[in-house]
Amino acid sequence: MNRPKRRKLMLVALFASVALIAAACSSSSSDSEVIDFAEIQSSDFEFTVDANGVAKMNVTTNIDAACSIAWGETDELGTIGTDLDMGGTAHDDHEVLLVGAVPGETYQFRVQGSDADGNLFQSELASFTLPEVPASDESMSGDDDMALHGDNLAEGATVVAVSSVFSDAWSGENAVDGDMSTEWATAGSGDDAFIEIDLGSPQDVIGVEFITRTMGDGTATTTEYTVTVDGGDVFGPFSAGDPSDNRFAEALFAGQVLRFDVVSSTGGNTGAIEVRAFASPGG
Ligand SMILES: [Ca+2]
Repeated sequence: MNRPKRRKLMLVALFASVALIAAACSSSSSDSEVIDFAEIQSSDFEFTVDANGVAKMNVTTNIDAACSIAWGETDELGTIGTDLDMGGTAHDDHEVLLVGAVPGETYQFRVQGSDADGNLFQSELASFTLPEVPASDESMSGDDDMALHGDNLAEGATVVAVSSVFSDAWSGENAVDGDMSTEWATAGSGDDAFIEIDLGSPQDVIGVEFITRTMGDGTATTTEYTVTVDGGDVFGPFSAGDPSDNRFAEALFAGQVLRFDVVSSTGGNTGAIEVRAFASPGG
């Protein structure tokens, strides 16, 4: 008889202590009042999707804070993303990756922040719709190039003269074969390097490119070149391109024999992967 009663008392005591802990928690959270995120927000929430389909939220704050975003398909949110650039320190320019968010879909979200004084900030529950995946930079620049110019008239042109060739394997023809893996290399022509090509017939050209070769030690890199048309008009100097940035240079002329002259370089066995002369789009 005595025993059950004691157990009951213990349960009451246990319940009381749980209630006490709960009360302690709720009182501490009510001490640190949650402040509207708008108080520290200094830019709109921006939701973006890059060409790889990676979604991000950006926002800036007028104080240093550590930020995170809770988001999900419903009001219950369920996914949390934290500042990419945390590094353990608070800052005012926040970028948060939205892992798993699908471009074009709409989600509910709330942004939270905390500052060095322990203040907590939270935005109202709101929704965002991610943009669709944009066309990749690569295909965009490809489209631009297509819009910018037509065919490369220099591909397959006859090489009339070159300043020098390092060997038969590095002939001038390598600069007009349309192949990015072959190069014309001079035997130390440096800034005096040139290549003269014949397009076969007079052509209307709207722009040129000189895709320089380069050595692992940095030599043989052409930085600037000119194009002389039929032994007369000189165009440029233009910045030479490389495989990652072809640096299309606009040059409008009609001509058949084009001489590409290196104007400045890092010296040595200069030359080109490709020299190009473009027709107009659709031309
Ligand atoms: Ca080539």
